[in-house]
Amino acid sequence: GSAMGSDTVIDEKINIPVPLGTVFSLLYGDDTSYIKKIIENQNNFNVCDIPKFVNNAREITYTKKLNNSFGPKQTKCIVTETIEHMDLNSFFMVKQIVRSPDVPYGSSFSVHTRFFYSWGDHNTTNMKVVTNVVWTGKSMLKGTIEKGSIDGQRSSTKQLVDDLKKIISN
Ligand code: HC3
Repeated sequence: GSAMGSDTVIDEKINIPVPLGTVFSLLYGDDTSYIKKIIENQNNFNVCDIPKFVNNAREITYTKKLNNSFGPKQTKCIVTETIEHMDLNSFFMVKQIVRSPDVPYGSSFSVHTRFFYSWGDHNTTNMKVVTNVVWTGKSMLKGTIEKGSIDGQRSSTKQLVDDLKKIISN
């Protein structure tokens, strides 16, 4: 790919054993206690009070603990989430953009993820996650940052689904 633009992608499909509307209210509904706990469970602290969506958008901030052999031990993360499509009869879609200003080149890239949720078989929900790293400047650590971002998104998605399944079974 080019020096700018987006050229690293994860594309995953996951099934969650509850109906679409249940997933929506747990992750994006007005009761934000679930999503707050899920975020705290992903090696994050200082999670803000999660705001409700206004005009289909909300911003969440937290500090993430990092575990790299070099670089900072933590970074602030600024997350904007936008509900881009909402139809509980068929599917809904949320776009997430995460900035992490405290890592090297933190102002030159952001991590963009689209979460698609649609009806699966037998009253379940299918989740599809597509992530890419978008560059607005040059970086000598492009490979390291892209790997860290993609691995991080992959493990936080896995954690999110595990947490959802636990919440559901209780
Ligand atoms: C900070 C991070 C990139 C961003 C990753 C995000 C915030 C992306 C969105 C996900 O929903 C959650 C998530 C998980 C992990 C975060 C990554 C961890 C490490 C990576 C750095 C850019 C890695 C490079 C740091 C270094 C070595 C240059 O100092």
